[in-house]
Amino acid sequence: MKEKQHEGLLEEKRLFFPPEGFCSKAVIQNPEIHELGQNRTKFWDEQGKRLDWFKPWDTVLEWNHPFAKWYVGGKLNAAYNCLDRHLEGARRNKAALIFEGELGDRRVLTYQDLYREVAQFANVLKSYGVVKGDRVTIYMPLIPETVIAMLACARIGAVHCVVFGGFSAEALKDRIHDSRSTIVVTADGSYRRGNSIPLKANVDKALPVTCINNCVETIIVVKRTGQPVDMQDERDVWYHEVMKNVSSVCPAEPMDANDMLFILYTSGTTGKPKGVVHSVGGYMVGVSTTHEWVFDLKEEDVYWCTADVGWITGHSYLVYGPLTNGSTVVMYEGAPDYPEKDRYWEIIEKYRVTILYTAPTAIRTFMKWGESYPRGRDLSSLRLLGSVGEPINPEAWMWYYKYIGGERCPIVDTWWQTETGMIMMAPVPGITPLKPGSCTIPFPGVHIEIVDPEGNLVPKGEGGYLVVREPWPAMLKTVYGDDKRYEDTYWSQFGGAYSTGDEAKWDEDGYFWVIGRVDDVINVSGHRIGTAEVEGALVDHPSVAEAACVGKTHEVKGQAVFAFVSLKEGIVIRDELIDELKAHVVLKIGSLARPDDIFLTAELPKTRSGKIMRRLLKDIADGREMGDTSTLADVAVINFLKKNIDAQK
Ligand code: 6R9
Repeated sequence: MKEKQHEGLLEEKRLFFPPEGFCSKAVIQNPEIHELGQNRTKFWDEQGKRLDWFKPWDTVLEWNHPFAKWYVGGKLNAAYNCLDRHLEGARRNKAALIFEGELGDRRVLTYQDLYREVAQFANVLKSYGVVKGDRVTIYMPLIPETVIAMLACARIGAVHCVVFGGFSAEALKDRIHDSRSTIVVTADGSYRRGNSIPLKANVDKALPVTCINNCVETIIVVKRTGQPVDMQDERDVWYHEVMKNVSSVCPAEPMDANDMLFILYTSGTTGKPKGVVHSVGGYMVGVSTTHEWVFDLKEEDVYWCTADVGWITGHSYLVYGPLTNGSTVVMYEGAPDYPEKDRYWEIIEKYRVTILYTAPTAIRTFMKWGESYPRGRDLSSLRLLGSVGEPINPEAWMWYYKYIGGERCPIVDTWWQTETGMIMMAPVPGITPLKPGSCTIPFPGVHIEIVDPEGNLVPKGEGGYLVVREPWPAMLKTVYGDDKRYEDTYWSQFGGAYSTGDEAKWDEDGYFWVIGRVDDVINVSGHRIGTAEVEGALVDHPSVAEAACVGKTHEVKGQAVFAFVSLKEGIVIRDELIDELKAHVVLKIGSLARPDDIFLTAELPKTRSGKIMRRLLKDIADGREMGDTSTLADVAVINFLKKNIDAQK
């Protein structure tokens, strides 16, 4: 446990209450809502009714540890809930998506527009042979067609696997392969700070030249940047061409509540990313309830979630939660500093955004740039702010509160994971007083605890492992194709509770303070990167014998990758080698995993049984006193590293 670093947190005693006018209009004003949530099945049974079902469920939960079935017997369709059901009344012509491109182009799609395009694209997918249960990989920029493709899959019961556009061709290859997708939806390229990233070329690189089995038969390419691409006859088609004259009549497939909705890959403690599987019914109930209550959603809100759809936040709170709830969603394609450092504030001013949901790493970046950027814009439309992805430090919280929220907007710090599918801990803003740096308390109907290694509850005021004690509706169904890995990774420790991989403390008021990961996962700018993945990429380089990576504390990114590398016998150290190794990681995974530091060493510190002691490497990377070194095989190795790295600082 990283005691020393974080012991200051529990001393944070400031309490913030939402303004009076906020509480009296809040969606949830009943202070007993958390108590009502304690009768979990009744609570979630009640919330199930917020969706439109083709057939109601018979049993709200069947729990066969660790496999849960929610809303058993129920039939519904996620795209129908996001679109069709809004078409009857006033929402038909309401803006569903307000898209702002990086270059300043703009597109507004009403619910009717989105419905039509989704139905058409669903027919396109069908015409290429996609049927219920098939997997479709989506490798796209943050543009409306990405949402259209996701919902089109959901409409016909196909399973989408969105791969973040920042992942490299190699990473994409693994994900296409693991999901056995036969169709890929992509774009020619994606804009980033005025440059373009070649998405289609990456797809080409990811696919084998000759097809053996389960290979991709069709690539549908959206024209975004207009950059040249190779289109292979028979296999590659343009989105705008295949969408021509396609019927917009496509009935939504009635799905079993426990059928798969999507797979999303995330980093774990081993080298191979896990395909987290979410199912239709429980996921949709979970994201709809939390989106409405945590963001205090009103009909007239203009809601902006800055996450990319390549991450779970994009899935749950840019697409499924907000659209199910019929909200107006702002979607911005590009970088926060393009063309100027006030781009976010310009967007808020332009569209009169009322709710902003972003990440601590972005907030810390804005802090660094200074408050003159937000001050230069009219942010008075904002009424609620959200944070997600990593712990928000009290300084960043206060800055966000003061300079973005004008001291009138509650901040909802939302703790959750790819696996949990929905927000698990956050304030319900009309009733929960806020403490800067704490995600406050579990959402109603969610049972979270902090336990010791044996799974016993730790007393208030203390810390331990964060676990979820009871099943919740949006919980992952399994790891794709690997029930055993699902069971072993998540449910085998801590007396059978769900293990989050996080460490946390709770205070005397029962407020939770999440500290960070306790497993071998590094959280860089809110993105999860497995140490094993980066190490695998380094070892793949012909000069490298062995590698160990740790997360080094970073002012803006939260953590940065610090790699210790030993070279193979006879390899001569060249000046360019470090850059070459960094480039190799980018090639294998993507630029999000690029190590900030690589330190070459003859040997890595190991225990007598041969395990690399990452804990000590982390102490060194952070410039801290080293912890216990008594189990090391050779203490000289670590002393050498410490001396040399301290000397570089
Ligand atoms: C939604 C998302 C999950 C990990 C999680 C934790 C960290 C997310 C947080 C937070 C502290 C918050 N995390 N939100 N830590 N406070 N509000 O980010 O999912 O990409 O799977 O990451 O992120 O460590 O375990 P995912």
